[in-house]
Amino acid sequence: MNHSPLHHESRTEPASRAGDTIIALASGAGVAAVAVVRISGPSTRAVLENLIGTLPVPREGAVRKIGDIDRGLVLWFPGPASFTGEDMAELQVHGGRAVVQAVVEAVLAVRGTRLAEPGEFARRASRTGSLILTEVEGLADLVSAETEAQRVQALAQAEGGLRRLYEGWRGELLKAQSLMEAGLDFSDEADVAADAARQAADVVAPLLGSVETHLADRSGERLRDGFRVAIAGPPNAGKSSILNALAKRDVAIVSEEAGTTRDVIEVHLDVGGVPVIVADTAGLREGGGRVEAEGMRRAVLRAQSADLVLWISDAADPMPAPLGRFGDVPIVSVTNKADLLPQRGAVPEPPSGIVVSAKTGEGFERLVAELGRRAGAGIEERAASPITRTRHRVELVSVRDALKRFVNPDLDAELRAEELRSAAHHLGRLTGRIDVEDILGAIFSEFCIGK
Ligand SMILES: Nc1nc2c(ncn2[C@@H]2O[C@H](COP(=O)(O)OP(=O)(O)OP(=O)(O)O)[C@@H](O)[C@H]2O)c(=O)[nH]1
Ligand SMILES: [Mg+2]
Repeated sequence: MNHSPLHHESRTEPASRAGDTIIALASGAGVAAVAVVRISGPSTRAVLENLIGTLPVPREGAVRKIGDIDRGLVLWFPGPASFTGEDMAELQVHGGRAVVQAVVEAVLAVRGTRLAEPGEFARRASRTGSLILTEVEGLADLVSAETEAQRVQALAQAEGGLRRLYEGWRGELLKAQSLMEAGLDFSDEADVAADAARQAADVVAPLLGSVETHLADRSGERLRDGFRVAIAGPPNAGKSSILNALAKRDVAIVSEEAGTTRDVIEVHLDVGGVPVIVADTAGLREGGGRVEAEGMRRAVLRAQSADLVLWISDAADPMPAPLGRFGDVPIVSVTNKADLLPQRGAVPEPPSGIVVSAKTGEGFERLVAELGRRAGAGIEERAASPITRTRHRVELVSVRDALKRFVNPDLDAELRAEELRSAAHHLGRLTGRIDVEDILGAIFSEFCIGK
């Protein structure tokens, strides 16, 4: 946690002070060559006049004296053509603590200014309509992207990928809704009403298909959250040694004693641009003490909730993976300690199995390639804009269910029209077009201050 006054904590709801001018250090805290101080709100012009005198040409960098504090680059973005839609400015000054502190204090000396809350700039951008919720989320993901594939996905979402998809669907829904409403107006003319309902159904059927296809693709969430791999197997097979070899550092304790690992130990890997979270777990066997039994319970739980289980066994004592124990999580069998075998080929490789040695590194290229293949499955060939968050999935499931109920022709026309309204409501929650105060706090709190 940072102790500078720029990183304060406040429980105050920023919406109630939306008219304030906010200021934050937008670059990272600590000493750096350059620090970026960001300002947004109605007093921005007054702040600039106070600090640098006359305003520079909008959207063009100008080197100015900043009070008697420093000399730096000043950028002036008059609203509404700015990120937040309000008057905004950026001051790029030398990144020393004293410089930043003095600039911030000088800005705060102007009436109507205060320090920004985390995500408050993005929140203002969404309020003025320059960003919709899925774009704000994409921006948050872009800031926290750790791998190349995550960056590409986050940028596509920030630039309106999901927005275009969902707004297209919204248009279709509106079409169906107006047909249904028109049909209701003519409900005393049964033919006209039935015809309108049929036309509405013709619009909804392909829409429902698109929503279902979109829901079936989990690659976006997997990429955002990481592909979860659990290493499981009998004690002493070399599970922790394999984790260490994959991580290329000593993360887990290795010993010749069976039952060494008890807690689940995780490492984050970047496998060809895809984040892979590998967890080492306690060896599975009958018996063992209370602590070991608890370790095994955690091991099984972890494996059951993984995207993939690496089942490790010792080449001298190969053991088949326990089918069914990890639910329907796919399993890749890995035979370890290949170096101890008298000669190559002594262990017939099981069909989906990989033979490795954590000691010599043999077979790891194949193992990592297999992880990459599994983790990246579907990412290349998928649609450009996948679901990336549970929030999207929850709303889309409601959209799908409402549309499914709509296509049931036995339902009364009034009720069918209501289902379309419900679908539109959930689609609106997804993009933030309708009241979503309840979810705003959760989304914007993910941001760092200054974003
Ligand atoms: N020769 C050889 N020894 C290995 C290899 N991998 C692991 N070992 C040894 O096998 C023993 C057990 O290794 P661990 O990595 O602790 O095994 P584990 O599966 O994590 O064991 P538990 O945590 O007790 O379930 C240690 O003495 C390791 O040095 C290997 O590829 N070749
Ligand atoms: Mg271990």
